[in-house]
Amino acid sequence: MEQKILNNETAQNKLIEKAKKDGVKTVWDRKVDMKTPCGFGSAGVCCRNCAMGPCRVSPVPGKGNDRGICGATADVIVSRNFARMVAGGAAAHSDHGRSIAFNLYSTSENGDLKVKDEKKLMKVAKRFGVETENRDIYDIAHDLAKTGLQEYGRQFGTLTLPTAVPEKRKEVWNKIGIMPRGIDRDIVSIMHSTHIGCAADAESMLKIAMRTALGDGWGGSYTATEFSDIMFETPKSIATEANLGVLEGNSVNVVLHGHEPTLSEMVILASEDPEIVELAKAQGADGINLVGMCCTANEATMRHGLKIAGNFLQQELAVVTGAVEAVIVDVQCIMPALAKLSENYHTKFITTSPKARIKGATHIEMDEEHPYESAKKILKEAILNFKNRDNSKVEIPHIKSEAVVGYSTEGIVSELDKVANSNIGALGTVKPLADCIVSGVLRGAAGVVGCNNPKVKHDASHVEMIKNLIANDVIVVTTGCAAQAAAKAGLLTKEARKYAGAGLAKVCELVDIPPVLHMGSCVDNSRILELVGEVANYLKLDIADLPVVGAAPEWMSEKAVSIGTYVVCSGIDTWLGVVPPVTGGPEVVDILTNRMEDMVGAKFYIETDPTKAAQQMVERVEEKRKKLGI
Ligand code: SF4
Ligand code: MSK
Repeated sequence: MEQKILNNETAQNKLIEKAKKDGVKTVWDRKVDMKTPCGFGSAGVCCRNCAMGPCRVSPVPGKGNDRGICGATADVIVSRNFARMVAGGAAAHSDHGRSIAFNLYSTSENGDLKVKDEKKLMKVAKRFGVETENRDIYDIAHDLAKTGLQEYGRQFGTLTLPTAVPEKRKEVWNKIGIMPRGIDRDIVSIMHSTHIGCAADAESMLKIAMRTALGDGWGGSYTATEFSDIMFETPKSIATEANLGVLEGNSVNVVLHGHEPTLSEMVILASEDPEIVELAKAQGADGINLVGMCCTANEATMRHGLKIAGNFLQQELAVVTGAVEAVIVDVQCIMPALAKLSENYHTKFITTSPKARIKGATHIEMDEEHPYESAKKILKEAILNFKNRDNSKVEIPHIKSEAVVGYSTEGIVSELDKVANSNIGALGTVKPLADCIVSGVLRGAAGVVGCNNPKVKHDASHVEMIKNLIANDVIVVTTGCAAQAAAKAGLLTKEARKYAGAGLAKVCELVDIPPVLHMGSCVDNSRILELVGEVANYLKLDIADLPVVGAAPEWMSEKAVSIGTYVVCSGIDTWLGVVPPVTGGPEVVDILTNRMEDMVGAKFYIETDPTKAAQQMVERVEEKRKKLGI
């Protein structure tokens, strides 16, 4: 494994060198050009919420201005800025969920989008109270889509929560007034309360943010996952490969990048269309090589074994190989830099969503009515670009790792059913997992999730933290760019069990799973919530009682702030490896890293050293075990 990590770095360095030779800049160059980040921004004490400002107050109490022109203190400004990050993240996730709900509404027997997983349709329809008896599955799907969409604009009552939320958790949320109401309504609440002249109390501001984040995790993101599974199937474990070495020399290389699964599903289908296959051959290519980037890769690899070209910080490097005919994107985590970069190569940079048009890109909008035809049109653009490839500019690093991906909650339960549940009469339950934790064979579980950030050595914190956790018999579940870092480092293989402690290695051997389970994209953190909630319910405990921890060692996006907040509010202590812009607000820091424990039974930890963070996580797991007497 050490070799693979080294090779990954070498591949990276080679392409960074090539970029220099080619005279193009990457994210790392721009990071250097940016010089030292603004101290006020880093501390979160800059406010431009009204035109009396912008105001920046001193992050050091007693030094300089301690109030903005309206009188807002550092804590007021920092808490409002933090809340706005949560609103941005929750909006992105939940609007992704909304698109998926509209897709579900447009499914039909003979249409491009179909119901592929009837079992999941029935399960989700039941939880939303949609009638299923003697009904056509498409009538059920359409009613479910409409019911799901109503959760966004719900004005009365509270969100329809999944059954995985333990009763005790609901009591906690009700007690402190953070029970989520309507998904959009709670996002709007933040925008209203952060307006000039509204919330000026850090604790109440952060509670509003906590409620909004919960609506993301257990609402918008949760239904994004459920409805995607209904249309495109609930993932089961499947083999794939990861890293830039998945690009091929004489194929039409197409990188699918972004987040929502609909575009990639349509492109995958269209790539098998005889007309498209013939067109590729006619251009002299061996075939079409579809690969994924960021969370689109996670969605498609879980369901089709689509090869993973890389994670967030590798999107530019894919283009720098000179071997990519098209980068096709929808929404989120797409660097605008790709437009200018592509001009230096033959790569077509194709945007497809009106929500993420990028100047300099070719825009081919995904036709909601005929997505398959749009996918074919986009693929044709890529194929016809093959002839423009300049072989003298091509350098594909031949580095890739094998990986097993696609562990949905249902997938994990079905793996358990195969080997353990039938013997103990527990089919379809998480009993063996709960038993392993209670007996101590597994000391606990950790979710390692989130992005890459050029402030951190690419992938290094993810890999280091995961290795430390599994060595201590803590099973790791992972999503997003963290999952891809693990894949590239060879940690998503069954062989990686040799790096696990004795207990975890034994469990992996018995159940035939890797010690690190790939659970999907950023919205699929909902799968982690579901699994943890099911284990808590099985043991008649609250999530906060379980020896379970979370981490985002290389986070960068607002979505990650929303995720971290809903994970903590769900009762899971969470380690951040990049310091959030809150240090200028002492009360905000105290709430996030201390008082939240009294409010929701968990809190944030900030630790930039992944080894130290992993140690602290293991200690916390052991503390929780002690408290439970297990
Ligand atoms: Fe300044 Fe207050 Fe306006 Fe913010 S809201 S810019 S602190 S006056
Ligand atoms: S893609 S949000 S960089 S995980 Fe979901 Fe990766 Fe973070 Fe985007």
